[in-house]
Amino acid sequence: MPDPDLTRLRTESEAAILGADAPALEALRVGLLGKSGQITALLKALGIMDPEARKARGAEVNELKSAITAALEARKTVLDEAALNAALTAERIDISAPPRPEASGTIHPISRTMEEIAAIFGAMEFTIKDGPDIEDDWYAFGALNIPSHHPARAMMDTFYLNASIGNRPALLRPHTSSVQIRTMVSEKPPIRILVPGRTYRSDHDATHSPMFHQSEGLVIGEGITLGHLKGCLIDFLRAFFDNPNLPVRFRASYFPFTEPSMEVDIGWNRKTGEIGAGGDWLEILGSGMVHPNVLANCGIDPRQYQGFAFGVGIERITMLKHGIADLRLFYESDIRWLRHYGFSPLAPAALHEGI
Ligand code: 2NL
Repeated sequence: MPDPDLTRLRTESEAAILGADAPALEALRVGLLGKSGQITALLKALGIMDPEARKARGAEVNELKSAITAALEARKTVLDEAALNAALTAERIDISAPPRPEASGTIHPISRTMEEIAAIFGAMEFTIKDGPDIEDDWYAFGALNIPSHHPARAMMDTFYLNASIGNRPALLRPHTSSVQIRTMVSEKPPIRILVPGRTYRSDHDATHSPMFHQSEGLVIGEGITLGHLKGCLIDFLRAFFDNPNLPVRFRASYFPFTEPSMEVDIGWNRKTGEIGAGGDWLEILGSGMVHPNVLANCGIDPRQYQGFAFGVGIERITMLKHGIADLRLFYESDIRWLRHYGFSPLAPAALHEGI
């Protein structure tokens, strides 16, 4: 004879399960099968029965447990499916909605100019080099044929460190030429390198910052002439200022490390600031044929090899190209200025393609 109490428990539980929502179903599961649940209690009671009675009763209680477990699982499946369908309907994604703008950084104009210069000289098969910001005075001055009484060597102009490298004074490099010296010392010609980097001079006003950027270039080979220098720099300036007709002028000058030395000017309009038009000249680069003493200092025979070198101030040509008025703005990290003058990482450079 089946126990009418078990039959009632089963009928009532199954009815309750069929009508339960998710929290009610969980409450039912705990009340029936949990640690102190009704069916758990019935199973525990089997333990104190004698074996004969336990056999019949055990079968009946276990069947009840399986039926209830199955009912709970079936209801849970129904509820889960309904919840998923409700979520799919409610949370439908509108793929036509405009995307929310995402905050992104910009490329600093200084970085941008250095990348553009590297791209132009890269196309002319120059290799990009870098080297230490802290140098000794041989790499910074001695090797460059800069005499010991030269004003560039004075404390006023150069940051000397309270240290030495070997027995030479250590300093913050005032130009990137020291990297070219290192290259000439360690590599054999032909050499064709571009050296962009930070440089330091003890000077601070509207047109000078104690830290600034330079790109220098060096070409060494057999039979390199002033003609190569001129062609190379004219191509560079026309590409950088995106103007194939940019007027370029070479004017005799003096640097201790080049002979002859030439300052390079581009055409502009002094009144409007427009580059490439108007009858005025603007100094933009320093250049020259590498002085024989410099080649010899680096172990290169000046009778066999010749070369040219040039240096350009990154801040200056960036200000000219983009109409930036004050050098100090580059280093203030003003977010409004950076948004205005910064470049999108995806924006292509506007470079004249005549190279
Ligand atoms: C300027 C002048 C110049 C160089 C830099 C150079 C480097 C070596 C040998 C010879 Cl290792 N020359 N560099 C040459 C001429 C001019 O820069 O006014 N820069 C803004």
